[in-house]
Amino acid sequence: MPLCRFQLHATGSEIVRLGWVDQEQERVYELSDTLAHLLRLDGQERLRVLGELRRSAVATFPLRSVVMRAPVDEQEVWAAGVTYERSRDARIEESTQEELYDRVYDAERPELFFKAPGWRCVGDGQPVGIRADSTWDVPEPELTVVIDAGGEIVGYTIGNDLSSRSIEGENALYLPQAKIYHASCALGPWIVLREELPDVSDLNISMVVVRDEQAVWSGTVSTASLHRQVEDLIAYLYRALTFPSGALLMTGTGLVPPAEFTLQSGDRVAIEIEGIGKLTNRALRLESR
Ligand code: DO4
Ligand code: MG
Repeated sequence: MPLCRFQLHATGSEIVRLGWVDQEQERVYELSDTLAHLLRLDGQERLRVLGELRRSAVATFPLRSVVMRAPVDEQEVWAAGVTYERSRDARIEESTQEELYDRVYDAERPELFFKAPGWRCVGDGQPVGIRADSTWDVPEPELTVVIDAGGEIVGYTIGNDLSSRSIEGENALYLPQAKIYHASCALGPWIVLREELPDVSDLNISMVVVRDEQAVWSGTVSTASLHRQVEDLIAYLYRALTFPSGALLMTGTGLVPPAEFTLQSGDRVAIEIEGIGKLTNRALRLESR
């Protein structure tokens, strides 16, 4: 059963709780723990604690009575770039420094960048942002790994690495502004534990963008086209950083719509990853400040 963070929308309570999702029974079991605490434990201890928490779940709620929040609390979210051929080609197309992307695609060291602190991430059903000062924007559907403090994979979720192609394309040094802005990181709907999804080497990732009830773009890619090993990406991330409460790592996009596409306010973006679930968010253009 997946691990989630949820709120009870009927009570209007702001409290975000940790839970197990029983999809068959359509119920959520509240667990009296935090994701940060679970990610501080090593694998065996975590499984033992999870088993105990499951037996002593403090309360249960119908799935329809809760809203999912991003499955992240104290962690930082990092992202890998140019890990699929399609992403490399898209950067070459948008950039004035195209050789950078060709080089990083084949280099031993991957491109890794900071995406968001946990508190800035949005969950399933919450709006995602489009920068007011950007003219060319895309969602990026990415297999996202949840990693513990020791660098072990705990599970997987779905990530949407919202990006401004116009800002990144203008100058690669603008990458942080192209990637980090209000509601530019969506995660969810929950975390599927590694024990329940032991092999992620060939999972379909699909995305559809719906505008005025019409699909305006859709595509599918398999993680088999990922040009890096997930374990190598993690090893690079943990080389010179510690993550006492664990970390999340987006593994890059293999789906980039053609150049004439840009995300518009009101678009609904739905991303599905086989074995994990579906993450849906509506895009909203942010106000200029
Ligand atoms: O170099 C830019 C980042 C590309 C990216 O986010 C991706 O490939 O997913
Ligand atoms: Mg990306």
